[in-house]
Amino acid sequence: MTMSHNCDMKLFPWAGRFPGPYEVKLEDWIGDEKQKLLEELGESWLPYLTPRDAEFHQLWKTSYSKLLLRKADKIPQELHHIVQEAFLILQKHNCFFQDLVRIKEKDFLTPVSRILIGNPGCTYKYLNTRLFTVPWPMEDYEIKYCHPELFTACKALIKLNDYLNIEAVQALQEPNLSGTKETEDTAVTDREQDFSNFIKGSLLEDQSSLYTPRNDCTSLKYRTSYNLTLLNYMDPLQMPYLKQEPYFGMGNMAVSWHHDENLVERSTVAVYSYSCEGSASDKVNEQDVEGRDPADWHVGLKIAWDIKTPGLAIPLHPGDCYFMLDDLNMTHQHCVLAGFQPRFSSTHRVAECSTGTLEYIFGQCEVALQNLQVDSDSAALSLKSLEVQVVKEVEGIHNEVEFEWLRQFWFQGKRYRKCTDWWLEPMAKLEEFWKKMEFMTSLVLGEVGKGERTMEQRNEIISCFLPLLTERQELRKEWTASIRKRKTDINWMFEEL
Ligand code: 640
Ligand code: NI
Repeated sequence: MTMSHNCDMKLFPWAGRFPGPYEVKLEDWIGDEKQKLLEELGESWLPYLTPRDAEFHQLWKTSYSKLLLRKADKIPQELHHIVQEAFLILQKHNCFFQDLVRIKEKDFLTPVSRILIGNPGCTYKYLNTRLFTVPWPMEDYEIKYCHPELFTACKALIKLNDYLNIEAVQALQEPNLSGTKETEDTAVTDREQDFSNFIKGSLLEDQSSLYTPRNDCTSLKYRTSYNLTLLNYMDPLQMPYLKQEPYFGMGNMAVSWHHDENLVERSTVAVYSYSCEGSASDKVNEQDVEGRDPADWHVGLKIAWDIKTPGLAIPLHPGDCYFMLDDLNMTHQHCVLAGFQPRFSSTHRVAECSTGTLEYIFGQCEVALQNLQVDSDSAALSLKSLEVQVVKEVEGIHNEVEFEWLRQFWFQGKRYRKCTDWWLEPMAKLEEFWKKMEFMTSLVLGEVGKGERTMEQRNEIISCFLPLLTERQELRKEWTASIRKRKTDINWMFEEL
């Protein structure tokens, strides 16, 4: 059968020249070793299993047991209703955007459009792109949304978050962790035993923490307390070309093989999947056709660095949820295989945000600006200290606020204004702090130039200062090139339309 992705060159004149992620050369981001494996494979494909295969459940149980599927009919109808409504609201308000990510110094536009929703002030960085949360309603925060519907949508997603959190805790407490229905086989693999012990360990920990409450980074609760969700949307018919899955021949990919980045170690990722209902005529009826049904969306799984164990393609029907428990995201890679219908997903995560919250970066700015003093008479600004350690730290924070926050935020354009103006005020503050830091840099340069110091002192300051300035200069060049390139790409699109 033919897939309906024949690209309409009139609609997509830039297809082929506009570098989509589908054009990421494999060696660019998986390394030479994997590339060699792929070459060795030659024309042949590795085996993978779907529910059509007799050994599917056995393989799931032995090699993919930390992938848990919760089918739609096990989830409260009311929750389905509000969450699906939320997706449609966000889409109606044009809140989904393709990300321009950066891999090995090249920019790629993701075929999937996204929006990040979560704790106020939290961010999630993936593939060198920092996304900023649209805040979901939380106690003690007053959040103004651009439309009452957007409040409704964010409220629905935090409800889903609570539900998935409870489900994940329950799943992790399950003594015999297994994603599938029980079979007569009760053999426990070493890995499962390890995992069971690990859970017992953390349960004991959890109880002790009842008496000594502390922010225990290893506890089970911590690893399921999602602080944000990354929502995805893609309509395959709108995509001129989707990359083909290269190892197993699983067909069209919406998201290629990867590990999720920047998560708390061993934390669970929970995904709600909503592919819109299609017409039955799309369906392949033959039961004995090989491989996965191209009409259905699937999550694909493989063990990293392993070509012996077959891969797995798990169909996702509207409203199904899956959980990547414990270290599954480290030991395995996953991909998203496109079906025929448009699809939304909400992927709940415990983002590692020790350096990724507004609170954190404000704290950093405060540290840096402590080195600036105002003369009470003349109001002239000067530096408190020119000690190497101090100058280094201040210039490091200067780079951090410029490249991790301000440029990341403004590079993404006006997308963050769609739902709420929440980020605008803190960003303006950060810019103010950054301006002061620019002035502090000029003060250091001025001091070095004065010539009051011995050669030795000057060399000491310069040798700690210069690498950070050079880094700043390099990063500025890189960002400018990125922006120039993006503008060129956009011009290409409109010139030919
Ligand atoms: O069921 C789902 O909707 C699953 C979504 C999913 O797997 N999301 N994963 C990520 O958002 C993610 C997190 N950290 C790193 C990368 C990604 C996804 C990703 C992978 C590859 C690319 C290319 C195509 C640009 C190379 C983009 C995004
Ligand atoms: Ni992922």
